[in-house]
Amino acid sequence: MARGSELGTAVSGPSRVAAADEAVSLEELQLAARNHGLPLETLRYDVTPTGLHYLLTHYDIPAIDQPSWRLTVGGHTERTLTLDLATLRSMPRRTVRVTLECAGNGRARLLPRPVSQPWLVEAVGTADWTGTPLAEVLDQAGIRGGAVDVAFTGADHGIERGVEQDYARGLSLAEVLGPDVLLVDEMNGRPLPPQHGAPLRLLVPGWYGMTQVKWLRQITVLDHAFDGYQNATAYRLIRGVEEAGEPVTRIEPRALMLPPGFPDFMSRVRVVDAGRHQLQGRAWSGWAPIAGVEVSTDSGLSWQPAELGPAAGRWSWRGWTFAWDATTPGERELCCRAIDESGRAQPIDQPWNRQGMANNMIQRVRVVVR
Ligand SMILES: Nc1nc2c(c(=O)[nH]1)N[C@H]1C(S)=C(S)[C@@H](COP(=O)(O)O)O[C@H]1N2
Ligand SMILES: [Mo]
Repeated sequence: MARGSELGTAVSGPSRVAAADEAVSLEELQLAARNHGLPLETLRYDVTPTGLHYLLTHYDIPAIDQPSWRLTVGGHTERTLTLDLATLRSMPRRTVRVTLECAGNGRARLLPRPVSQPWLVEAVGTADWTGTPLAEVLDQAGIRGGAVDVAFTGADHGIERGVEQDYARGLSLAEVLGPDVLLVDEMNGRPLPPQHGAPLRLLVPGWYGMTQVKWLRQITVLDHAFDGYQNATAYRLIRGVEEAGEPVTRIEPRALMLPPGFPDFMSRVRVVDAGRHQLQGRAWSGWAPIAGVEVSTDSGLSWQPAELGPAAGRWSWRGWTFAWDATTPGERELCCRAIDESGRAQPIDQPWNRQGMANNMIQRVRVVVR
């Protein structure tokens, strides 16, 4: 692996936290323009229309010649497999509705701000993903005794904080054998589009987005822990530069609301008429099913229960509604928060860490009642 230092100062150095008065930079804007979020009003759809699903790509969308593309499966296995798409598609298939969320969602609101892709709250989307259970493929390869982790490598290549790499993530063997862990080649009943990992991506429901390796080209069973960059350096819950920290894993609970009324173009502040409004939104957690959603419509954060809609499978977000009587004109702040059946909830104060990971602070929506 080449070190970025050989490439001069034009490539990124260590991760950075913005100074107290440092505005979002053109570099952050450059990332934000490539990696778009979900327009919050489209939380109205049970399944996010494909082009509206959030996107996060560290490097470039790679050029892949689909006819000659192959997936190799090997390492600590009885045999090495080389599979084309037709072979994968001839294996048993499942469709699972899954809500994906980027681990950095919410990062741009943290103080001080971790300098990276500057998400507010919109790095989320839900799709019907279709593919072959990974366990079937690993079974064909034959996992040898003493296997510990499985590494998943994409076809995309870049430099990150000075380290040149193919995007790769590792997971423990126990974690990847579940029936809903899939190698998917279809999204919402159509072939995966290039930006979402065509021709094949890994899908591990309940885990944050970094686990869902796109443009998958290699699966390697390891007899030791995977120590690649995206596990060992990135995606850690750290407060100081020198800390190793805990790894980022499953999605913390979050509720979001469709912003009510209509927006002001620049500020996005909402305008609503006085009267009764049906607030609606979605809530999800990768740890356990959603147990409840609460809404506050005053600045004192007095929480009232929202009504949950029908559950749409373990890995999909759940709809909720709340009747809000907007009686007196003036400025309001609407907030919502989710709690899951494991007791995990959303904090009111920011859960700060250096990379801005897994921070699920409550959403606040500014509204003017007229
Ligand atoms: N090969 C590869 N896979 C990847 C990434 C990447 O940069 N390269 N980004 C990851 C991250 S950080 C996220 S949040 C999800 C985003 O998936 P989406 O773009 O399909 O929404 O893909 C993950 N898989
Ligand atoms: Mo992400």
